[in-house]
Amino acid sequence: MKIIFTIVLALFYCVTPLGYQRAAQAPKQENSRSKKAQHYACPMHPEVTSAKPGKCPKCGMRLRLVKEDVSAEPASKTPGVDGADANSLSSMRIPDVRVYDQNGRQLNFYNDLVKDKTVAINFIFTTCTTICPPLTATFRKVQEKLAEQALPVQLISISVDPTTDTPERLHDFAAKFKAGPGWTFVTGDKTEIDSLLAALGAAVANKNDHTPMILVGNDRAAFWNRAYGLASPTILVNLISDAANKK
Ligand SMILES: [Cu+2]
Repeated sequence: MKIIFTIVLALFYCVTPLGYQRAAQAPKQENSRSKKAQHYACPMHPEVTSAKPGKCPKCGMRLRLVKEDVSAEPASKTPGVDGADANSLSSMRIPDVRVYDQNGRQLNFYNDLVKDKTVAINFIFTTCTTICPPLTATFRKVQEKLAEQALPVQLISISVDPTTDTPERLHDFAAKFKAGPGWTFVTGDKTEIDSLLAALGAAVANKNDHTPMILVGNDRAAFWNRAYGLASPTILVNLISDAANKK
């Protein structure tokens, strides 16, 4: 019994420093007591935290409740977006992994879809019943507005569930949302897709935890930005045309 207690205690001390590291990113006025209190953080901008619910000033996304009591929850419960802040985006390297589009065509992700282009990337899975349908419907409206402005932008939807999402499934999903030419749905070998998601700061342990984040980039200008994928299509089109105009 004593041994078990010792192991539990040892585990606790192993986990605790992680929690303190996370808490260290929170505002400095929080003392050690309030680390166990709840705060709100932007899922896309982890550095944006607040004691009260509200919206992220950077992207307009609703702040999510974060519980800092790390002893109660395993560390793996924290979202996978940590560390992928705006600074890491400017130097972001997009891996040239082998992927497949909704027509079963084999592509090299960077060379075929991103290189020298302005792109908007979102993350979906076809069996999602929560944010993916509105996210995809928003992308469709963005595509229509971009066409009106004659802005050549490559839209990309990457499956976070590549094992289920075959090219055929993605094809049906694309048809359901009336995706036009220039919008590529991406799946592939799970290992390759996972490395791609990690590089884009979109890796999640559980596909249901994925955030409605959109990556907007202009490869030629090495400019990358994140946006809230459920923002109004007009806001998103403005962000995309800003990116397209970067030199
Ligand atoms: Cu979803």
